[in-house]
Amino acid sequence: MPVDLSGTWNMVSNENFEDYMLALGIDFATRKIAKMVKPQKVIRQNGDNFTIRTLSTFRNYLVQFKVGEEFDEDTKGLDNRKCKSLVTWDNDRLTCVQKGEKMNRGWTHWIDGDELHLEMFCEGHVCKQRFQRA
Ligand code: VL7
Repeated sequence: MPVDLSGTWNMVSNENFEDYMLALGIDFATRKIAKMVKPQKVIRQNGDNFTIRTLSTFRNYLVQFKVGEEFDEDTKGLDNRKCKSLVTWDNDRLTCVQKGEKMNRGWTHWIDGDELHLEMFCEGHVCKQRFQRA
């Protein structure tokens, strides 16, 4: 049975988000607000097709993709960059490489116990988030 990340997840911890935002060049005012919010992840996993919504009182972000198929990602409302993104399974970890202006950029999701984990990385900076089912 493959891992199923589907569900509605509430953020319970967020480490090093400031460094990650700095690496992405997010301005001071936006960072101050962004680090106050506790986003919710709403994930729909249907075979190889995914919809991941990151929802907050400040901004929302939507990404849709098929595992193994590179797609054009526009990080609109975040750092507003264009990436060629590719999501694959690395064993039980759903891993995205976001090829673009920023080096070594991407994220990885996995489940450990009843928690959803997310690491987002950019140019050597790693932000670590944990979520629990809503
Ligand atoms: C998306 C934010 C910092 C701008 C607002 C931040 C708070 C959040 O891409 C993401 O998740 C992946 C994996 O689940 C799927 O798209 C995370 C949030 C990262 C980066 C940029 C700060 C402004 C609002 C929407």
